[in-house]
Amino acid sequence: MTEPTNHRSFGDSVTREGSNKLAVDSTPRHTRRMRRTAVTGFVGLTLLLAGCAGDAELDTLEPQGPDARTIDNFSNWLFIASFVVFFIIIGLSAGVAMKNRVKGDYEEGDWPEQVHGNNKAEIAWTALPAILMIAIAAFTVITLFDLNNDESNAYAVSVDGETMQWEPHVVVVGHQWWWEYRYYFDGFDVDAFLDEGHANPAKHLPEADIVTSGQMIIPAGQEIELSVTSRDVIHSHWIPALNGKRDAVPGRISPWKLEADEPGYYFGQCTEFCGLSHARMRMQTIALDDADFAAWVANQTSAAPLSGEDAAYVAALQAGEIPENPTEAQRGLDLLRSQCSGCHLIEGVNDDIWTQEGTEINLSAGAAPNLTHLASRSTFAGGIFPMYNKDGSLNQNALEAWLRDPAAVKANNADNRQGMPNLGLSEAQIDDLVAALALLGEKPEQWIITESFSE
Ligand code: HEC
Ligand SMILES: [Cu+2]
Repeated sequence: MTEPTNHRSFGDSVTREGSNKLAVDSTPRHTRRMRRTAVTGFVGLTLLLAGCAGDAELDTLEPQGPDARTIDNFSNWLFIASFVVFFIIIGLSAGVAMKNRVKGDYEEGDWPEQVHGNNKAEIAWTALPAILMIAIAAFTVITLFDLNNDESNAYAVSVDGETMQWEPHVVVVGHQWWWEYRYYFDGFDVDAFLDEGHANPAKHLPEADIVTSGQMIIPAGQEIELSVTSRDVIHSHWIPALNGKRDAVPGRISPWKLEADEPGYYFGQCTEFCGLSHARMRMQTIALDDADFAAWVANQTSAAPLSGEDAAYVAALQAGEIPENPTEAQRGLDLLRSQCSGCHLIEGVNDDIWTQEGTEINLSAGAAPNLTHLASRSTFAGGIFPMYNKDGSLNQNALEAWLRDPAAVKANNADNRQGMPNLGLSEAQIDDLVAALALLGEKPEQWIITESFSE
């Protein structure tokens, strides 16, 4: 076939010269077109394959709990229905095109029979999609009710031989850029609390039995109710393997829930853009079996597990004495009191400073993670840095880098109270502080440390 010259498109480099000769870009058009198709195909395929990972942290296709499974089932059905609709439409369109195509040589006036209006067809293509839409809407609403319906279920936790009846419930607070988890074993009455009428409820949450950050520890096989809120801007809490997203809105407390079938380590990510370090606002949910969960609760409900000597050292500091010959970690404890008390509560180390009457110290209190059990977490600073190396030793490098200049390893806006400021610590002070931080909490089990490394 010869190409008609009037099909040249804008941009083809064609110039007509005097002698009726065409000077065209020397590459033949079909070669250029093939090249373009090849490049587009390659880029497209690369992008598509980039979405496939064997063991992706935030995989939504492998639910590990009933709520995520509810969502997964629903989206599977929706996908199948869309596929069927897609193939019916494409099939019909292709069928019509094939049936009516011009066969053989085209001659002037060679039209197929022209029709106008077809009641049956019109009713069918209005009614069928409407029925389908209604069915999808009905299943959507059923799914939403399912997800928003929480059972009331008591869970018994035995701590030191004493049994607590806990209706598993965790208050989740979003901060720029980390998550806080608060446990109230005597229950937390959301409505009564909201009735107190605080402009920013997240700043007035009652004292909790356990406060942790970055990692929410739950018993496996148990539905956990969540109350999700934020202290600053809108965030969104999302543990894909366990449930969908729930926005954390300042001024509101939104109910949510999740449950893990089995003990395990489940990754999450803040999923509402919340500023500079939004991408580095991660979290993990760690489900433990009943015995491990009870042990965790027992650890978390006691003060920082200092050795007798270190505790005596702190007691001396609290009494205003200046003990002689401190160890490295003891110098660190001293620094924790003097440098970090403005923002971090460390029970058993600086709670006396926090509760002092007449100090302004509580102004920023609650806006920074509670460090009492820091070393019991396997990640820190918004779930992004491993607290331990793969071999189980303390990740001193990461902790040192954090103390040396937090913004250098996780972008922040500390002047505006978003993130931890650079405190201008000396290398010696940093060493002392890391030695002290290592004392704060029981090291998690090795499987938890191992799971903290995504690959
Ligand atoms: C002005 C407030 C402020 C001061 C003072 C401060 N920090 Fe922080 N710190 C923060 C904030 C805010 C975060 C959360 C940052 C994030 O995750 O992005 C944080 C996070 C941390 C974390 C990670 C905790 C976790 O659970 O993820 C550690 C460890 C830490 N700080 C240690 C210290 C030490 C040690 C000092 C004193 C030498 C100190 N901080 C002083 C505000 C402060
Ligand atoms: Cu966020």
